[in-house]
This record gives sequence, structure tokens and C-alpha cells, in this order.
Amino acid sequence: MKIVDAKVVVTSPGRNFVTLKITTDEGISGLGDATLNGRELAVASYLQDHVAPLLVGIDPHRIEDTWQSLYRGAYWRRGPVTMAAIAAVDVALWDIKAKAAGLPLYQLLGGASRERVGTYGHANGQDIPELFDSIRARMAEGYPAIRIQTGIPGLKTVYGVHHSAGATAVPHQQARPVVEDWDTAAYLRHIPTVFEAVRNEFGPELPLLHDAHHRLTPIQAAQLGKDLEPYRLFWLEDCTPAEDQDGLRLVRRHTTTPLAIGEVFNSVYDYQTLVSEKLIDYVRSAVTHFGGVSPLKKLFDFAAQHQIKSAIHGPEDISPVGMAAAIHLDLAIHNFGIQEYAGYTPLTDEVFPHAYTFTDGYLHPGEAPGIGVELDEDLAAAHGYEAAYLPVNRLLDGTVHDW
Ligand code: KDG
Ligand code: MG
Repeated sequence: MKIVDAKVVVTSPGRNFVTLKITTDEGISGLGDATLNGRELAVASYLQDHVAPLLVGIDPHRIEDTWQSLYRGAYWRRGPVTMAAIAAVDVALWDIKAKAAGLPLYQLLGGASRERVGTYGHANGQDIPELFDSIRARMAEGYPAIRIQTGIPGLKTVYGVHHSAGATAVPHQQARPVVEDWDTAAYLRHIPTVFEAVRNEFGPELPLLHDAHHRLTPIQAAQLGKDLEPYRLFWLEDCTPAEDQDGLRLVRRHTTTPLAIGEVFNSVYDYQTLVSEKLIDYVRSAVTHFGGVSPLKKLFDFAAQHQIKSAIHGPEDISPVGMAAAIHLDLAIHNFGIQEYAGYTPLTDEVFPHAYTFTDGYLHPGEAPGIGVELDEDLAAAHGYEAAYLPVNRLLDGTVHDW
């Protein structure tokens, strides 16, 4: 079999997605997700201008060799743009291989290790009553675990509470990020009171998560972890910017609250200290941002040796193609922890018809050969790229802060 075409489709059925479609001379095609929120066109160009020409003529079955030649051959390694592009190729090739075998991808990854994939959903509220309503809505949908984010008294816009980025109807060059505001002391005072209220209302059993979104220093993160211990979180996520892997040693020394990290990581090298020293409990990278199924499976195997579990990043800005690849991996690996699943707009599901299902809070990849996702190219073309950016976060005095 030979690759005869590789093309990139950028579509915005509510938000932007970048999809690679690889076609072979035997008529089998594969899809890969290369969506990098707010930098979509950079990955699209990387793929279209620099990778697609290299793919034509090669044997799509040689997944590892193709991965290594894209990673090592470019000379410039790692980074989110490069790794999202390589991820799309990797997943598209796995899709082709599994379709050629007539098997769902999870069968090629070792087969099912469980019957279904447990998820967590997002509950958000500007205040506690609004948060309670949102938790009830997620519970009614069947989510077995729930991430909670709230507004902070005195702050107008806070991560997770407002729908911030959003597509804007302005020409590409005029789009600007919205500004959110931040006060660490107010946050550290408020969040333990939110968890106390939620535990009082919903009891001790509901697994609860919280995302600090890289906003704390290691000592502030340690303080928060300690303050939240009575509420037995499932995890505290991205408590401090983890490119400072050493910082997690300090957090870990002070708190038993479980820690999850890694959605902005794109290489196993970002995790070396964190995993080998058991400084975290869950690894959070997405298939889409980590170079694909091949390297993420290797990361999970490395993490398994240290009793660390998977928790693949699954926000709305991973396309259904990236989500499907994640679900196949979730079903197959032994050290599965949980899958984030935020769901999609009906139009997104129409652009990407898929075999995976979400039932009572649990995902299953389905039995269609490959990853089980198609791309409706006409519908995709009817919803072209719309410039949109993630917010920028500023302290009350105007200083840019981690987002
Ligand atoms: O593109 C950024 C989002 O994916 C991120 O803000 C979502 O933190 C996130 C999460 O945990 O889903
Ligand atoms: Mg997060």
C-alpha cells in the first residue's frame, strides 16, 4: 500500500478544528486531529507545506518509522506545533492500519482491558447556587466524576466560568484575546469554601476534581492542596506551571491531595522527573498534542511502572478525531485512570460522524474498523476557519499572569 494524498481541512463548526486526511492507493483513508487551540493555522501550514509532500509515496503501515523520521528528520524537535502535526500523521496511519486489518484500533493496541471508559464532566458556576445547578445537570447526564470551577468574589471573569475564547465575526487579523482577571489570594481563600459547600450538599462520595490552571507558585499550590485535603479530591489539576518539574517536589512534600498534570506537555521529556519521582498521580496529555497514539502509549507504559494513571485531556478543542483516538487507547491500556469528556455541538458531530458512544457517563470507541470517525468534507467546507484566541489572564494591577 502507498500513500497517494495527504490534505489538511480546517473547519469551524462552532470552534476551529484541524484535520489531516491521508489517502492510499488502495482506497483506504485515515484521519488525524492536529487542532492547537488559537494557533490552528500554524499547524495546518506545518502539515500542508512541510509534511504532506514527504508522505506521498510511502507505505502507511510503517507508522513507527514515519513517526521517527518526522521527529528526528526535522532536526527541530518537540513543541506543540510540531507534535500536533506529527500526532495527526500518527493517528491517521493507525486509522489506516486498523481499517486494513478490519479491526477497531483498540484491538491493535492489545484489545480491551475494560468494558467502558469512565469520564469526568465540567460543572461551572459564577456562584455556589449556579455551581450546584451545573453539578446536578452533570449528575443527571450520568457523569461518574465532576470537575468544579467557580467565580471568585471580586473577580469579573475567571477560568472555566465564562465562555471566553469564542469565535469572533471579525477578519482574521483583527481578532484579539479577551482579558480575564486574577487575584491569587482571593482564589486561595475562596476555593476551600466552595468544596466545603459542595461536600455538604452532595455528600462524600461524588468524585470531585478542580483545575488550578497553572496559576499558583509551588508554595501556594502546596497550601491549596493542604486546605483541600478534608474534601478528598479525585485530583487537583495543573496546580503550578509544570515546566518547572522541580516545583512539584515542593508541592508533593506538603500535601496528599492527588495531582494531575500535563495537558500542555508534548513529549515524554516533560514528564521525566514528574513520573520517575512519583510527583504526580495522573498524566494528562492529549493524543493530539503529544505526537499521537504511539508516543502516548509509551508514556502510559512508563507511568505504569510508577503507579501513575492516565487521564487524557479531552476539552472541546480536541476534535472528535482526537477524542476517538483517546477512547481506543483508554479502553486498551491497563493503567487507565479517567477520560475528560466535555462533549460537542450537534453540528460538530455532523461534521465528524463517529462510532464512539457516550452513554450514562461512559464512553466506548465502538466496533467500526479504524478509529471510527469520518469527515463530512462538504459540511466542513461550509464552516471555514474563524479567528479565535484563548484569553489572556492579568492580575488586578495589569500584570500578565499564567493562563
Ligand atoms: O485550549 C485550552 C483548553 O484545552 C484548556 O483550557 C482546557 O484546562 C483545560 C482542561 O482541563 O480541559
Ligand atoms: Mg486543564
